Amino acid sequence: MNQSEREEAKRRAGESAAAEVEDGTVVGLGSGSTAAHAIRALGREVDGGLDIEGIPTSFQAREIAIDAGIPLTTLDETAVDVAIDGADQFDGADLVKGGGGAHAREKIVDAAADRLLVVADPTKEVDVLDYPVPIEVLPDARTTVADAVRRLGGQPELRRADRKSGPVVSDNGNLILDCDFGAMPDPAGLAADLSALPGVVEHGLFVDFADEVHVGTETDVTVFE
Ligand code: ABF
Repeated sequence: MNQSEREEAKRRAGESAAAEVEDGTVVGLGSGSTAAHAIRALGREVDGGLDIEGIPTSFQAREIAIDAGIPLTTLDETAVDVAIDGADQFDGADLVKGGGGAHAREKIVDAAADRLLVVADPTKEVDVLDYPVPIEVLPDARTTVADAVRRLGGQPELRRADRKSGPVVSDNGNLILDCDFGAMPDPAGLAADLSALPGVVEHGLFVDFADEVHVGTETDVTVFE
């Protein structure tokens, strides 16, 4: 799949999920380029009269939503009816997320939603999750969490924009360790182990989170439920 075919697949996935959003609802707005297609599609619907409010999951999603003309609200004001979000990888309802570094806020909004619609291109679908798991850590815990990840069989890598720059800092002011565990046949067990580590703010294993996965291709969309 070349870049333009992949972009077309992302657009179809995003628009497919956006089409399920009902009038008078509150929508969690995910991060990443595929979710951005859903946000822009919702903006066009709002322009046509759809009455929704959006709760963005990152600064990036907020900018796209404002540009799309979607009225915004917060979790303090209202419940979330449906969330639309991307993923780095999915196996059924289990996801790895956080390639964009926004997984802490994404998980808050996605978990608060009555339904989570994941949007993806076909390259994200696997039989066993094996994508390196992003872990957001308090800066003081970067070494202790990295050591614990190694004891759990992972290979932690402090996320940097490039080799020469300093570490990436999340929207929440924390650091991110990308942890390669290889194949993860028991994502629930690993998720529990990671959540228990002192200094872990949030990890990118979203176990049994997706209610639907909209997978675009160059010509159509498949919706897994
Ligand atoms: C966000 O979108 C992240 O959780 C995930 O890493 C990323 C996927 O981005 P894209 O849709 O651009 O592949 O939801």
